[in-house]
This record gives sequence, structure tokens and C-alpha cells, in this order.
Amino acid sequence: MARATITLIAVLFFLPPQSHAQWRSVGSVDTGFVRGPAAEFHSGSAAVRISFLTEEIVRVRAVPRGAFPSSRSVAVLPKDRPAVQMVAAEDDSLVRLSSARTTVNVRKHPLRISVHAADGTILNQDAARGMAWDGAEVRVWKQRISNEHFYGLGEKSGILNRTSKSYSLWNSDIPAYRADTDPLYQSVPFIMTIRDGRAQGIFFDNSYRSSFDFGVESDARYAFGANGGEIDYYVFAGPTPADVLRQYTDLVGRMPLPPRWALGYQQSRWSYTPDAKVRQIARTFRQKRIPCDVIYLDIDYMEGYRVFTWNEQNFPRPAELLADLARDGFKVVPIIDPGIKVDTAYRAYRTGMQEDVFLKYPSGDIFLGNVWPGTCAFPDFSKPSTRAWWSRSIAELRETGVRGFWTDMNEPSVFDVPTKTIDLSVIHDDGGERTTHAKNHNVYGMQMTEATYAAAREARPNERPFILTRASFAGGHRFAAAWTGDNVSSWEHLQLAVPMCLGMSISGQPFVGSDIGGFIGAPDGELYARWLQFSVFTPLMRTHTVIGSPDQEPWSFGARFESINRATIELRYRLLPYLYNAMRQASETGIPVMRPLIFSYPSDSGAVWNDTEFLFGDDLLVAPVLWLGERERDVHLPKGIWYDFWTNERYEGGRDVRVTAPLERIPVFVREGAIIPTQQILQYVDQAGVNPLTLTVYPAANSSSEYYGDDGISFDYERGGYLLRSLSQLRESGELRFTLGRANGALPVPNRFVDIRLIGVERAPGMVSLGERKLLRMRALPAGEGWHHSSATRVLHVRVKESGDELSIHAVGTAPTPKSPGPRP
Ligand code: MIG
Repeated sequence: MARATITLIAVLFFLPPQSHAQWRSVGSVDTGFVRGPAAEFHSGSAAVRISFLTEEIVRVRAVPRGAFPSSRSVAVLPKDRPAVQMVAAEDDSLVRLSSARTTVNVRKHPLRISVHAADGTILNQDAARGMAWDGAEVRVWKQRISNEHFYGLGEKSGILNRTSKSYSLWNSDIPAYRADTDPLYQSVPFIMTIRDGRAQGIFFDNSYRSSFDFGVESDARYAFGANGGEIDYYVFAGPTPADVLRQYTDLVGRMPLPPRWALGYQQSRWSYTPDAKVRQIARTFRQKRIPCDVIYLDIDYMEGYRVFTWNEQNFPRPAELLADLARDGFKVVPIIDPGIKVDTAYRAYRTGMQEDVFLKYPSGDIFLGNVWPGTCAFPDFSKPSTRAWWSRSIAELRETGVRGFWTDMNEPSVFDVPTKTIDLSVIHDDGGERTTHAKNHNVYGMQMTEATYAAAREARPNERPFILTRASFAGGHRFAAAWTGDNVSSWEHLQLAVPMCLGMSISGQPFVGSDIGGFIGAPDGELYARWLQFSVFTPLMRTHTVIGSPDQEPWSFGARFESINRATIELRYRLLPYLYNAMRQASETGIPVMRPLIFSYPSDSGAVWNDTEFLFGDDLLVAPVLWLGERERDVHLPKGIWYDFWTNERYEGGRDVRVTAPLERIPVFVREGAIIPTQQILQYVDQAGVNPLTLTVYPAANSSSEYYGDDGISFDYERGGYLLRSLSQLRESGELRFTLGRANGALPVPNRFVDIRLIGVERAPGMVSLGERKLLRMRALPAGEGWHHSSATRVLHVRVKESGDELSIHAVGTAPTPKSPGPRP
């Protein structure tokens, strides 16, 4: 009896949650047909449609009854694609649908799907339950193939590798979140799985509250679903992680190039006020010669937090302030919140009411919620008339001289209600379909950025907008950069910032960063300095801190840290050409700037759980110091040859090494064969053109890359207004060749020098020539054309005038590449 009771309790305890006993899976195929690159199957009242968008992108949709509704997606870009050739074959148990590169097997009894690469490798395969419904809920189960690891889902706290965890997606404002806090501000229902070096991706195009399980329910399965909407997902066949991202961003679009100044250092706090304080901060940067491009205005610049107003007391003449700051090279970015204060004396509210822009309950009453200004109404950004209304105020801010927009509170966050957001029954226009907040919640923030981006472009058609957002959805990278919200000034949070930024990067959003030094609390000098060093290698490099906290500027931690922090920010400015090239690559291919090791080395077992290192662009490996008091750290170097960025010491990869990391230095390694473009230090990005353009060559037998430059602000590059040159180098038996390919693009070649620094050159060459012309040897670094060799640093430095022609440099009589690291001074 006792034993039976225990057994019963044990059974009850281990039973899965009972709430989903009612899952109804798709049954056997009754009928099916093929049309073009798509097939549709019917099973009872359910229907399943499988279509090839490209040879490597397959879409799966399923409905429990009736026909497929017209499908509108805020994430997927409408796009004309060449028709895919799909071949269908059938036997008693299976229908096989194949493009040249991908095959979908549809088992008929019951209907279960598996997706395969051309060589037969399984990419994903339905588990026993396949696709199912329970009331309004939808869910898909896939078999977890052994050794399969899970990444993606955008902004998530905790570790980067999502295996054995489960997550929900529901945009939420959670200050001082922790490693296990979920969900957070953004929802990106995209995942990448990697197994034995091979990647595939899945994008679940559903904006309802969704959930993903990577092995909690069972380690033999993974699953995704939502509490409304359709089963509608896309499979990306890879095979590399870069291919998956290229395919995913082919579907949801890519980041447009931001203005180049947005890659400069940015300074924020809640809040710099009044105007004199803003001026003082700006002046201090220039006086101390610490480079800075952007200053933010947090909510206190407004009149009672009314968006699109200026506080008359503290910011009496905003246009004058912004113009003065602009003369000094500062761009000002104010915060804008979605909540519009209910106040008939406030223009945005009055016009918003007249133009019927606010979200309403089904009854027609306007939804009211409490946020910073008090009781507010919320614009329905899915409505064209709302966007037109919003656009006018954005244009006005732009006319006043602001250069970017910081969209906050757009989860949307609502105070004083248990759900912390808009009532789920509230109706959004949603393209005229009039759907609930339950459906539109997760896309609200992205739609706010979309409206803001469009408005900024309308105001200045040939100027690239800059928007920084807290909330977003899949595809939101088309409109805004994103930061990781309200973190904490702690070492743990610095450690979290790395996988968070990487998780966003690997999910399609390249333009990411975290509040440097932490938002809540106060960092000490060391934490701030280490955070700043890490953030040289996050595309968004912005300090921010909460109201009432101590000063958090690069000079706030004493003289020693001030000089360390200056040098750190200067490093960022030196690297701008390299970063800009990586941003361009991201905007063209979807391959992010920050890449987890597993992204670039999917077969490297040392990369699977690596949360403390990453690649920055194609050629730099960054190993930030994330621990108090540490002056050295272990670094996993993937296979290949690596050079220490600071000392040029040469390392064999494929192993872990221990490296020193004094307070002033973040460990960075350069891939062999890299040609790294850098520039002179400036106080702000547009202070002067790149001059000289320095190209540091880390010799390999041969290698090549590209240099891209443009005006950094306009869209002229879309019409050929850029400068694009190939870079290549060749090294064999004591000879070095470096070639800067002929200038492509309509941008005039700048009147400047190009400095080529060849690393690891043992002996001074007997001769260095530029094409037919012999270059002069100099005793010191050349001021004009010429070359210099230092046997102490083993750098051969060649300086030539840039022209539109191919520039080919040839050095003869140097020693061969060293086989092992030499001693360093
Ligand atoms: O309820 O505008 O994440 O960066 O300083 C807080 C004040 C509202 C949250 C943002 C933070 C910003 C703060 N905002």
C-alpha cells in the first residue's frame, strides 16, 4: 500500500504538465497536389503547404481547418524571386519534394516532414507529434539529432548556446535582469542549429507570445510554438552558419548602412540636463582629447516627459544648442517614448486624437496606460495615418537639429498594471485586418522604429537615419540598432553582455551594444575600463547610466583610468575603416560583425560553449577580460596562425593559450593573411577623411580582401558613390608583393597616403618598388613616399600616394616567414 502510494505520487510528480493533453497532431494525408515549387496536403480538415522560395529556403505552413489565410508578415520582405524548379516524386508512404539543393520528405501516414540537404543529410525532422494544435495554440516538434546544438533567438540573457533550455518570446521591460531572466525586450523567433560542423536555421514567423524548447521536455526533441496564429516557418539549408544567415536575411532583409558617425564613441546618461550640462560634457571631451561623436538626451529634456516637446527651463533654445554642438562635431540623439500624455493642451495628443492614431479597445474606447508622463494613449504604428502623424513630429525634431532617435519603452512598457503592457484585447489596425494586441505586442517596438526610420528618411531623403531601439522583432535590424537594455554595473553583467550581443548578432542584428559600465549601479574604474575595451568591438559603443548614479564618463575614474580609457576609445577610431568594412559586409550579406567562435568555426569543439571570445569582422579574434583583477586569461585559438594584435607575436592555433592582459590592454588576435585597414585618430568621425589609410598586412603565402569607403552619410553608395579596392598579398622565398587593386566606384580617390605595414619581415629588403618605380629607403618612418624597415619590430613600412590605378608593391630580399614565434621586445 505504502509502496503503491509512493509510486502514484512519483507518477503524478513526473507527469508532464496536464495543460496540453489536448494536442491534435496532423493525421494521415488524404489528398495532395503540386503546383509550381509548392505542394499542398489535406488531412481531415487540416492543410499543410510546403513551398520552395529558393533552392535553400523552404516554407512550411499548416492550418487546422479551412484554407490558408492571406499571409501578412512584418518580418518577411516581399520580394520577387526567380521560380525554383521543384521535382515531386511519390510512393505509398512518402512524397519527395526536391530542389537542386534541398529535399523535403513528406511521410503520409501520418503526415510528418523531414528536410534534407542534397547529400541526404537531415537538416530537421518532425518528432512523433509533428505539427499540432490545442485550441488557439500551435506547436511543432522536431527530433533532436545527437550532438545538435542550438543558437539564436536574438536578445536572450544567459549563455549563448541554448541547448537544454527553454525560452519565451514576449517583449518585456525588465530592469536589472539576470542571467536566468526570460523573456526580455526583443523577440526574434529565429534559431540556428549546428551539428558536426553543419548548420541549418528555422524562422518561426509568428508574432504571438511564442516559446522554444531545446531539450527541457525531452533531450530527444526540440519544439517551438505560440499561443495564437499559424504554424508558419522557414527552413534555411545552410550548410555553413554564414550561409544560414545569408539565407535568413535574404528573407527578412538586412541592416542598411548607418551613418559612419554612429560608429564613433557615444556618451549617454539619464539625464544630461540642463543644456549647460550637455555643453560641459561636450567641452570636456574636446578639452581632454577623448574622441566622441554622440551625446544622448534622456527623458528630462522634455516638458513633463511629453515626447516632441522641449523643457523651456532647461532647454530653452534647442536649435541653438544643437547647432553649437554640431560645430564641435557632436551629434545629439534624444530619447522618444511611444506613450503620448493625455493632455488637451499638448499638441501631439490633440492632433493624435483628431487624426485617430491611438490604440483602442474593441469597444472603441482609447486604451490608456500610465508611463513616464502619467496617463498616456499609445499610437498604433501599424496604421498608415499614424505613421504620417508621427512623421511630422520626427521631421520637426530633425529640423531642430537632432541627428538620431532613441526609441525606448516600446515593448511597449506600461506601469502599474500586472501585465506591464497594453491590454491584450486592444485592437491594432494591422494592415486593415484589425487584430489584437496579443498578436501585435511583439512587433510594436519594431513598428515604432519602422515609422521613425521612414520619417527620418522622408525628412532627409539622402541622409542615413540612425535609430537605437530597446524593443524589436525579427527583421527590426532593417530600421534600428539595438542595445541590451537595463543591465547592471557588475562583472557578471559584463560577462552577460558578450553572449547577449553575440546572440543578437547571430540572429540577424549586427548593430548591437550594451550600456558601457552598466546601467543600474556604479562601476569602479576597472570594471568601466574593461567594459569600454570590450565595447571597442561592439558596433554600438555607448556609455549609459541610470538617474542619480555617480558620473560615468571616461574621465570619471581618476587620471590613470582616464588615460587608459582615452587610449581605448582611440583604438576604436583607429579601427573605424575595418569596422566600417565589416558593417558593409553585414549590410550586404547578413554576416554579423560580432561572430561567436562557433559561427566561424562550427567544427571546433572548443567553440561550442565558448561565451567569452568572439570574432570581430573577418580577421580579429577578441578575448575581453571579464573578471575583476585578472591580468591574464586563457584564449581558445581556432586552427590556423594568429598574431597578437599588440606585440605581433605569432601563435599556432587549434589550442588554448594563456596570454597577458594588463589593465590597459584587451587581448586581440589577428588572423594570418589579414589586411587590416586603420586610420588616424580623430576627435570625431567626420573631423577629417581617412588619411593616411593604413593597411597592416599579416603575411600568409597569399591572401586577399577588400577595402570599402564612401561618404559615410548619404545613400549615394547605392548609385555607385563609393571607393572599392581589392587588397592582396603574396609571400614567397624572401619576396613580398602587396597589391592595391584599381579603384572601383564613382567616389573620387582621396588625396592621401597609403601606409602599408608588413608584419613579421625579418630583414630589410634589398629593394622596394612601386610598379616600375624604385622607392627610397628612409631612416625613420617615411613622411612622404618611401619605405622603412625596423629590425626591432620586424615591420616593413611602405608609404605611397594613393591613386586610382593599381598600386603594386614589391619587396625583394626579405627573409622567409618565421616558422615559430620570435622573441618580442
Ligand atoms: O523606465 O528614459 O532602458 O536606458 O535611461 C526607464 C529613462 C526608462 C529605460 C531605458 C534607459 C533609460 C530610461 N528608460
